[in-house]
Amino acid sequence: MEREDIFQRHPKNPILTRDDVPYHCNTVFNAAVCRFKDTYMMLLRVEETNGRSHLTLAESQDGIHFSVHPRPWIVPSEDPEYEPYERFGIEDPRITQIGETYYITYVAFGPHGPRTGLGLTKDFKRFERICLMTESDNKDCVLFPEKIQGYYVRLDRPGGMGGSRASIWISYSPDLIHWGRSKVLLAPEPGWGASKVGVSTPPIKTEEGWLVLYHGVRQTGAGRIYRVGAMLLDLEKPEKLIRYTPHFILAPREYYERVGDVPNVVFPCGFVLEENVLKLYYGAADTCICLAETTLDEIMKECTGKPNNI
Ligand code: M1P
Repeated sequence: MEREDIFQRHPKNPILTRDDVPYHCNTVFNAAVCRFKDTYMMLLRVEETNGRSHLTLAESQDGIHFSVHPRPWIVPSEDPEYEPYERFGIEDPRITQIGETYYITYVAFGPHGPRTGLGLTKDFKRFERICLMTESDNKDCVLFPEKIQGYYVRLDRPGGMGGSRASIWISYSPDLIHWGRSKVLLAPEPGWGASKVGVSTPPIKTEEGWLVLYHGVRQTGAGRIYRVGAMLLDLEKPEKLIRYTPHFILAPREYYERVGDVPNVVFPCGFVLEENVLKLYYGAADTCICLAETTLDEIMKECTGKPNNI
């Protein structure tokens, strides 16, 4: 029996709204989250009233009550290497810790469309850009938390603009700059993810494989619906998809997920894993930030399907 109610939403949802930001903005959503020392560190997307976004830090001691920093942290760069690609904003961050370094991937949005930026921090004070690691028309990029067979590994979603297929791809790199061996992992298929699929959160290492949450988008007569599924990748050869959830496991149901600037959206970008419990942080309706919990076992149980659509 397929189940969608494996996530328990926090009763304080939405846990963060624009009212919590100490400066004027339109909305907050799609936040990366990690543990830094004893603190839950959130990097949230803040949309300004000009419709463009930047990223701001927020901190919490309990993972529920966050205090938002008074100023933006990652804003479009003025460096000529980056400026033409970040001019219209910085969106949808993900954080992957490798050793003592926190790598941040983000959507750089400019006149040439969206592409992926990569930077790092070690202290959540100084942010250092590394490169723009994809070309245009690419979003939803995450790094694996360790090298595999000597290579950094990323998942991303090239395509989707101009009607092309918006699928999840995997690529490898010796140095985080030069990427190759790219392959499709999962493509949209008729059903809840018919229009596009994109990775939500960085991979989690389990005994059975890399567990990855992703979002699927379905275009309907009344607009798009963003929902969440999961897939399990081989530990040694992550381009091998072992199983996935043929059905979604989190969907917009609550008022704050149904109603907002973009209705019917749940869009996770971050999690914190405590023992076997996954605290999932997700943007809701492109308007606020929410928290829901489940266990890895529960997600794993729903990974029953084997796609054959690439
Ligand atoms: O509005 C829903 C989402 O739309 C875009 O996601 P995608 O390109 O995957 O369709 C992004 O702008 C995302 O931030 C937003 O939540």
